[in-house]
Amino acid sequence: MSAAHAFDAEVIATFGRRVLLRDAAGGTVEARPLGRKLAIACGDRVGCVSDAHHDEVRVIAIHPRTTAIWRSNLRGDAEVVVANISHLVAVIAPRPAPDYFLIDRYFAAAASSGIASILVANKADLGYDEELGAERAAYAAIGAATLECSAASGDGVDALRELLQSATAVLVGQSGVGKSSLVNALLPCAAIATAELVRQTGEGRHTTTAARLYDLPSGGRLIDSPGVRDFAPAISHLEPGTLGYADVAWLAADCRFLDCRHMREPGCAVAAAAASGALHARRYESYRRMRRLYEKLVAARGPARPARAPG
Ligand SMILES: Nc1nc2c(ncn2[C@@H]2O[C@H](COP(=O)(O)OP(=O)(O)OP(=O)(O)O)[C@@H](O)[C@H]2O)c(=O)[nH]1
Ligand SMILES: [Mg+2]
Ligand SMILES: [Zn+2]
Repeated sequence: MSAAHAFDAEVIATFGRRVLLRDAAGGTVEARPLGRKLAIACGDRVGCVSDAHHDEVRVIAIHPRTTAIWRSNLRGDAEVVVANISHLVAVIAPRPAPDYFLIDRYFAAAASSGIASILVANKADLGYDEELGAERAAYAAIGAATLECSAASGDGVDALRELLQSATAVLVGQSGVGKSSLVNALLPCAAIATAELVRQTGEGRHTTTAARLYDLPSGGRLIDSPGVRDFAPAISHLEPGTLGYADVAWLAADCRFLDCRHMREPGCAVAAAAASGALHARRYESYRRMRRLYEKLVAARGPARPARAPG
């Protein structure tokens, strides 16, 4: 009779409380966490046990994360979205219309965890308006790579493939921007479901319902994730001074007050840069919105706990 045994595995998909694991030998198995306290995300490395008959696998521990994206749920609590990634790839499209404020909040969460940001302007075949150029410049200024591509025509997909070659990356963005289509373009045998935009609203249908990790034949690993309407970073995982806004952080060194919030303080170098055009005005407005959201969440939840170890 075989005994229960313990092993380590990687979480390659999450469906509510169920997860799909891949063990060291590359085999996949479904599992459930043991107890309600374990909040497991795609990309997590976990410790598991299986019973003597191997018909039930339970996750018993989450190994320390190198990085993670944390969101604030409706109660204001931190929830892990994805773990152990090196790059966050925010995807936009001409339709549905880009929400750059959403991109900013994702990049703020990424920067706060040491994750590199990439902006992918997909569906370039549909044509972008001139706004994109200024946005790309603003993102380049915070160190994000930006590129235009089309999952439909294949244009620019090679450049994306190259960027991801040694990355573990997650695709995020609104529903219907073409995240799953990009996975299919990078990994033709994936053949994962994609869907037409809902005609009346121009919104996606939320075709992808679970995060899922794919190995790219060209190198690198890519996590497809469900589209979102909104994303609020968890306050407990944001850098409190500049909230993960690198452009604000650099300018803040010249503010008159060390504890400047860059809202309406006298001698604020950030506000001055926004007024002169040195800081992209929409990025400054975005920072101000993030600051107001942060302070609202802090007031509701109490002050942010000191940042924990990475992740
Ligand atoms: N014209 C054009 N259409 C595209 C392109 N990429 C994707 N689409 C279409 O956009 C629609 C949505 O694509 P999906 O890949 O399902 O979008 P998604 O971001 O994965 O959406 P969710 O899973 O709901 O988050 C589909 O009809 C795709 O065929 C592109 O480069 N050009
Ligand atoms: Mg999808
Ligand atoms: Zn300031």
